[in-house]
Amino acid sequence: MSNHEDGKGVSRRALLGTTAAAGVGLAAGAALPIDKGFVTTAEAQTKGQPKAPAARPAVHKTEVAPGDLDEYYVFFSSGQCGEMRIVGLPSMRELMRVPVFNRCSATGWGQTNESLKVLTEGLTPQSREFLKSRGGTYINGDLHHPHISFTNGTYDGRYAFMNDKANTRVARVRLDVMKCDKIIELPNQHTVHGLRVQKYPRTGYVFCNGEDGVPLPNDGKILDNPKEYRAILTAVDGDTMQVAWQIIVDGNLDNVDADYQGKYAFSTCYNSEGGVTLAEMTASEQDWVVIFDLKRIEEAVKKGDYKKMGGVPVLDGRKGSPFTRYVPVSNGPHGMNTAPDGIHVIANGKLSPTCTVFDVRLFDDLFADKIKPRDTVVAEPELGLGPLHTAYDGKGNAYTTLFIDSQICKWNIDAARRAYKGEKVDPILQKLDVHYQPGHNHTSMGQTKEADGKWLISLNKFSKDRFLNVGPLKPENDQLIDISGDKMVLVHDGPSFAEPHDATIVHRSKINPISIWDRADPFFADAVKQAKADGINLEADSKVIRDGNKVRVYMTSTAPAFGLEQFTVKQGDEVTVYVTNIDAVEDLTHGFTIVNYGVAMEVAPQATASVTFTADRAGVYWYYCQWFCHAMHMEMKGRMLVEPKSV
Ligand code: CUK
Ligand code: CUA
Repeated sequence: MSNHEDGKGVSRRALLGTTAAAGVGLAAGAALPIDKGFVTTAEAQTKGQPKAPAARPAVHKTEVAPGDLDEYYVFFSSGQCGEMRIVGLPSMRELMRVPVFNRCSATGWGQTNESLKVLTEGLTPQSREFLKSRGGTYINGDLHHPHISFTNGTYDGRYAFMNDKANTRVARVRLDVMKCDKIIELPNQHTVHGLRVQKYPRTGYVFCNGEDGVPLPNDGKILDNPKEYRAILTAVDGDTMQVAWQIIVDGNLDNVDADYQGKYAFSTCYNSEGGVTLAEMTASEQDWVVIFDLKRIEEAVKKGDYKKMGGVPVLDGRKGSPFTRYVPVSNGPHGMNTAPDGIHVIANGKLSPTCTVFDVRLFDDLFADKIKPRDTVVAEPELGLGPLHTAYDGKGNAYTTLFIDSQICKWNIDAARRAYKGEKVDPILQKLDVHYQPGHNHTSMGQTKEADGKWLISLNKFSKDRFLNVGPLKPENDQLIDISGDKMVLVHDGPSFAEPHDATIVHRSKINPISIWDRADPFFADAVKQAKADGINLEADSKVIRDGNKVRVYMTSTAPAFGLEQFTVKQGDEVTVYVTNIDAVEDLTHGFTIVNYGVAMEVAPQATASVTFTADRAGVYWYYCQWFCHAMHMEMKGRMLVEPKSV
């Protein structure tokens, strides 16, 4: 065992080998004796494969030596790819892709009954109708902002919430299994851009900024009359994934954040002009930040003081409403970021070289009309061209991306406050070149009370010459910056495919995923229910049930065999195949693909997955396991025989 030791206790490989080998006895035993000269994948991990060299000491802070684990999870959005990605930090290695709004060829997301339920159950009735002839659900998404659920001002590891700007949806990913379990489409609203969650006392609300204005209802009666267009902020209940309430605002909502007191949410707004062309949208010198008083809104909802539209409560929060306050800021603000001190909130200027700093403690007085909107502003430093987003180190410093200057500007909040009062002090501490055109940036734990000031990533929209040329479409460049010292130091370039806008850096101690599904998991509860009705024990039985022209095919999978080596259906049957992976070995995932039927899905250890299709082609169709699971993975297959209607 000594060659498994790496000086830090038993290595992962050794541990994996032990657990896996224990499981293999049960999983593969009868089907494939090891003495035939074959070894299982799990066996190979301990016997046949080269051992990893003992981890050598990392030569650089960012290096995670072979066999070692990253300190942080980074939950990346993927923009128009529509998935969520998980990256390790500081290695910046991509660990996983979690399909959400997109289709996934590997996992069958968008094809399995379990995923289709998630993708369709939250659609509005209007979209359900619209999508009927389009496969039942949207096939694209534009995922900008993944945010982790909070309890008491820090991450609690339950969920990640995220938006779909393209089709006005909000999704939730369960962090115990890293699968999306809920998607809802927001009624009334048109696009959802900014998304953040309530930090205190817990999540709670998921705040969803409606960016574009449209007529309410948007049914074609009003068309080219922009005065009648309305933008909306939605609060979704993160536990039930239902709309709690909506509120109509003036201007287009861009980004949103919430305080650490549980009292307010606030959004940047552009297009206060209510224009519909670029010239109109940028005509005036000023836009605003709109602040939402959550208590007042909740009271109004409780009293029934709202209009019901699209099945949800809608309040009017336009100028003059008791629910909102509008604070003028320079034209076109973008990012909205609450500092870990629980006091400061920053609106990033975008078209203005400044950031506007608010003190949330002044918002009570603002809503009590004791002070004017601009009295809540405590600093407005000029930082450089194109400030988009700001991150924090928990030591009083802010890091703002300058899109046009291609820089990160590090500055001190307190110094900016003093300068705003007239003191001769420069809040800017350092400017660091990044490559190129940064959008969001993020610090380790920096969006919580537990900001630790160690790492910053800059999500740069352009990479230009930083990587091997891959043609006209270039990757983006996510750069890692060490901020633990006085100076920011750029330490790593990380290419990424379209288009991570946003990322959330979470210490690994906050996230505890499981490795093997719980057979009682609600994710496949429908399959369990149907099996029960058919008298099937999913974990043991492989059987075909005919129910008119509906055929339900149940089979187990255990390396390297499916429970059924063949099954027969009739052309035109509606076939549902349920595959249950009865291997209980960590990482031993199977798949199920039917050749020339466009059917494929992932079945992880102890999971059940199902897929429904019409057997409209007669003939012999091999099905196979498309997840490399065993030395005889190639042989893990069977035949679907489809009898022709008339011979
Ligand atoms: S937005 Cu993309 S850079 Cu959608 Cu968060 Cu600012
Ligand atoms: Cu099972 Cu490959």
